[in-house]
Amino acid sequence: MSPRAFLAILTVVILAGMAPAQPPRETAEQRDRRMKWFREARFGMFIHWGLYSVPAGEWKGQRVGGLGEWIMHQARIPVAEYETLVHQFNPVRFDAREWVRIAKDAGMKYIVITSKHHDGFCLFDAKNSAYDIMATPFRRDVLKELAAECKRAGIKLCFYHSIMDWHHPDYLPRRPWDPRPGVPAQFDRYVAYMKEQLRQLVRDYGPLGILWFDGEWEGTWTHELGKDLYAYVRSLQPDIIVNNRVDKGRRGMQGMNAPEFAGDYGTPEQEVPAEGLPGVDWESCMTMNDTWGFRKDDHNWKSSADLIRMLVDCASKGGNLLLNVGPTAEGLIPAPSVERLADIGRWMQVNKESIYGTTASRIGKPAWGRSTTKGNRIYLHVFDWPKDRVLRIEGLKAAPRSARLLAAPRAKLPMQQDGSAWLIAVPSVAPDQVDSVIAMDLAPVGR
Ligand code: FHN
Repeated sequence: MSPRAFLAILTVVILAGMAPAQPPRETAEQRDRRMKWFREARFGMFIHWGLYSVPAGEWKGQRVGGLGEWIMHQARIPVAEYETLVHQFNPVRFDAREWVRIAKDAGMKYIVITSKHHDGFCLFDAKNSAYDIMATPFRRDVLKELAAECKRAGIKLCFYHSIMDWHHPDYLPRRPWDPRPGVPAQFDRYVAYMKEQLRQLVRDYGPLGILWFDGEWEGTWTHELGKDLYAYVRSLQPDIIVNNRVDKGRRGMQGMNAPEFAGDYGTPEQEVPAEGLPGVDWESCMTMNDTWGFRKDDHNWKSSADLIRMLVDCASKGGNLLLNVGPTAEGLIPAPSVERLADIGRWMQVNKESIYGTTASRIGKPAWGRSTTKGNRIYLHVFDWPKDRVLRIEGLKAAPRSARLLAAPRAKLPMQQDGSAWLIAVPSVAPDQVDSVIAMDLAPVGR
């Protein structure tokens, strides 16, 4: 080979390596196949767990405001001080089987857990970092144990991985209170470090359901880097799902996907969009109290009733609910969370078909509750049971053939038409004080 030919080939090889990765080409049918489990699942568990569960909202005897997992930022703790928490993190009561049981019994179909949050601590045996779970007194790879349990239980395992990293010397910008002068920073070296961790997570803990990125909002992370990271992750596992926070397309807490940005679904946070996010897949992530990572002083728990109705609200708008737990430094999911998840599970035992695999309401938002859809069946989620025992249904596009309570499916409920509406005669007492579900079968359209 002539030197000129060799040089030409070498140049092509180098440029190809530098070129941003391209996501795999995908038809609408292929994308629907990839998103199918997510759209059917409707309900997942979010887990924020790491070093921040040790201070749990308090630092040097002082209460620190804000989110539990942000204590390093809120208390302006330098890396050198914060990373000593590694020696205190010893979750001796951690039990992956119990965590997965709690999630599964609640009716959750997937778990998204923080493999690395903004503080940079790796909750797994990271091959390219010593700032990880193996440096703690616990010395067990909790994500490996969780992966095994999720596989055994048929729960999709997913990872939350923060792009922003307050610990890694190459991440920029550094925290103003901790500039670490004299420590050189090279952002592209940080990107390579993060990519190597993602490769390990997919290879050694996968196949994964979702890579849930976050911390994408700082100026160093760009649309180009976001598109490249999306394509890179999809190249590691082509059927993986990646949220919209891989790129710069999140519109604040509304979590709306902007089409020109990478990411498979929108991620509203701490809210359920009033009309959902029409035309895109989406998932609202919510806390049960006010914080994602554990705070010992956060007792502002939402009621089980509100959480059940929140799940129904998401499903009625064609979205998922990702409901958070923040385990303690001992490795326990807080009792109030466990109680609420058990309540949700009891409701799901009777009514799960009205959530799983459903699509958005075809009759809008009725005054008495919500509605979900599955083919020619609509589920009437009655929050406010009619005192006169007559449930009025507006907006049906086809005549109903039958209506039955999911809590008492053998008995057909009497129905009659009233102009454009339909009336269902219901029992005097609601089978469920939070949400009583009626399955109404409609005549196929056109008949
Ligand atoms: O800063 C994070 C926060 O700690 C938490 O992880 C939430 C959960 O979605 N996301 C970011 C705030 O939008």
